[in-house]
Amino acid sequence: MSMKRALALTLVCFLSASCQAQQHPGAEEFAAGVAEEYNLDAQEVIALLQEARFKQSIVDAISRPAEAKPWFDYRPIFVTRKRIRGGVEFWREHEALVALAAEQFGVDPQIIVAIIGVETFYGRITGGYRVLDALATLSFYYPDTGNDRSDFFSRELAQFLLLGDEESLPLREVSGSYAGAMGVGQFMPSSYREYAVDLDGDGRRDLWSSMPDVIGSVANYLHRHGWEPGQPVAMPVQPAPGADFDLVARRNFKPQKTVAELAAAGFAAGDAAANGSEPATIVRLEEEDGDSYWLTFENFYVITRYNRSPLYAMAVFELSEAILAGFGE
Ligand SMILES: [Ca+2]
Repeated sequence: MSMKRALALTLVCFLSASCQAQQHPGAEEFAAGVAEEYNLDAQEVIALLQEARFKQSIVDAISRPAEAKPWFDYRPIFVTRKRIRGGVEFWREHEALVALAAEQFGVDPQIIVAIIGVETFYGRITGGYRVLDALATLSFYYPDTGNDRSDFFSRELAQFLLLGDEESLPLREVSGSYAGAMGVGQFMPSSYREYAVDLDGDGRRDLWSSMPDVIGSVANYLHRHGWEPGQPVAMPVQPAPGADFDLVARRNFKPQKTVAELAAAGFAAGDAAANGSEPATIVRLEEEDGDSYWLTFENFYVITRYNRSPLYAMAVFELSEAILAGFGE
């Protein structure tokens, strides 16, 4: 390299924010790993990662997720009149598509609409971070929150790289959430590769501007995780005196008991629709004036496959019910 060129490069780096933090800790090891595992070109991966920018705002966002709020503060973010009305409008606008996807994948239509509503307000807010920056920041600079998820984000970063060729994604430009979730349905790269569908049949899975692909992909995601159409999601339950509160689920919302067993343990569903042999679990939510308890079913668990927070699943469920009511009017 000539002296002049070296000097020019140094100057560009000095002046440009994009040149800061080029050498990410662990980036070379990561590149070697994906080169071996996925047969990618290590030098190309390193070159791409050198363009990834560390973002303090991403570290800050992952350190204080909305899901850390109590339910009574979380619910008003997502279950609003505006979002309910937006859901009814979205459903009416895409009625044939939603019906097609619901039928084809065996998923209740209001849940598809509600997920898109909670994720991106029906496609209006799909995230302003470069996915490359988000995934590199969370892979190489994961904050000390007591729950190190950097390995998860490294795997997602590798999956993202694969999407470059597979879906012709411009990896340097794609934008998404601070966690690297993409498109109207906010799919992480691994979910994009595994669950996205090309419903409009143009040969690409476009999760931004093809509403058939977006709606079909959300429906397929729920279907592949075990959605049971027409089955309940959650029902309120009033614990009896002496109820066994050890049965309240904390991290895993996969039903472990039957409705009848939970009733015997003090959580009897007031809802006559509850089927005694149905698998269920108990979820507790923090209300302003105490706790509420819910009998939740397999479908509730499926929503937590989209986002593992029970607050998320309950917000999607409540929004879906309100949208369904509005749609039927
Ligand atoms: Ca397509």
